[in-house]
Amino acid sequence: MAQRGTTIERHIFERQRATSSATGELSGLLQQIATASKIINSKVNQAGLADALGVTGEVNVQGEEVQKLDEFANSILIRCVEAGGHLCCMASEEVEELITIPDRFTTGKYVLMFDPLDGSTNIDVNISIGTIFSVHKRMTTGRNGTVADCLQRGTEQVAAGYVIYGSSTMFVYSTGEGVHGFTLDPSVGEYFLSHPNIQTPKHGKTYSVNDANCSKWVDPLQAYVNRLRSPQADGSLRSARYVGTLVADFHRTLLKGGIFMYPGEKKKPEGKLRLLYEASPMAFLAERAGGAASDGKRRILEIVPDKLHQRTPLFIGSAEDVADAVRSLG
Ligand code: AFP
Repeated sequence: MAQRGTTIERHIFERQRATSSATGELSGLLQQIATASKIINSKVNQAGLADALGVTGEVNVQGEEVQKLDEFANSILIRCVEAGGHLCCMASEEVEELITIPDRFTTGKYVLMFDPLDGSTNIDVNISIGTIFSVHKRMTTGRNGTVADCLQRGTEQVAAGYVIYGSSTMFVYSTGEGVHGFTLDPSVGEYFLSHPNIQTPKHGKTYSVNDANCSKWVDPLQAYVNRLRSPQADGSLRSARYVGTLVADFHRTLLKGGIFMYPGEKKKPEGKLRLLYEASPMAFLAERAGGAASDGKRRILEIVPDKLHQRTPLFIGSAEDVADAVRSLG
C-alpha cells in the first residue's frame, strides 16, 4: 500500500507496475490529466485578477451560458491529452459532438469523457468548482474512435476521477482498486497522497439536495425528503448541505457519508445531471469506496447510454442511505 506523501506520478506508476498487462498508456493519460488540472487550478486561483471571470456570451449544448473558465478548462484539457497517443476520441460536457484526435497525432486505445469545469454558476462567487473525468477502453477498431466507444456502461470504466478546486486542490481517482485522494502542494506544484484508500461510511447524517425543487418532485420523493428533514428514530436530526457543485457535494459525501441526490422531476423525469460526464464517473468512485449510486431504480453503472449528453436522476453516497432512498421511491 502506498504511503501518505507519495507523489501522484509515483502512485500511478506503482499501480501500473502491479498490473501485469499494463502498457503505460493509462498511466500516461492520467498524468496528463493531472497536469491539465494544475494549469486549470492556477487559472482558477487567480480568476478575479486574470480577467477570467464572467461569461463568454456563448450558450453550450446543455443550453447553459458558457463561462470563460469553462472554455479555458475545456481547451486546456484537450490540449494536454490529445498529443499523448493514448486516446482515440474524447467527449466533453461543453462540446456537442465527439472530439476527434487531430491527424498529426497518433491515436490509442482509450476514450476520455469529461466535464472540464463542474459548478460553473459558482465560479464568480468563489465557491468550490471541479473537473470530472471518465476513461473507457475503445470498442471499435480503426484510427479514430466513434460515438459507440463513448456509449458504454459505467461498469466498463477503467478509471474515473475528479479534481476539486476548493480550500485546497485535490485530485481523487480510481483505476478500479481503491479510491485515492491527493492534495496539491502549491509551493512545489505537485499532488501528494493525502487520502489513501477512501472508504465511505455505510450510513451518514447529511443529506444534500436542491430543496427549492421540492414541489416539482413526485409524491414518494417529497415524502422521503420530508422524512430526512424529521428527527430520526433515536431523536437525532440530520444535517442539510448543498453547494450546487456536484464535485464538492460528492467529495463531502464520499468522505463523510450520507446521500447526495439530484432527482428527476414530474415534468423532467430525466433530471439534470449528465450520465457520462457526471453520474457515471462519480458512481464508479462511490462503488469503489464501498458506497452506492442509483437513478432510483437501477445502478447508475448499469445504464446503457444512448446519446452523449444523456441526463439521469442521481442518488449517490452511503450504501445504506442510497438503499433507503431507492426503497422509499418504490
Ligand atoms: P455546471 O457544470 O453546468 O455548472 O452544472 C452544475 C451541476 O451540473 C452540478 O455540479 C450540480 O450538482 C448541479 O448542476 C446544481 O444544479 P442546481 O443549480 O439546479 O441545484
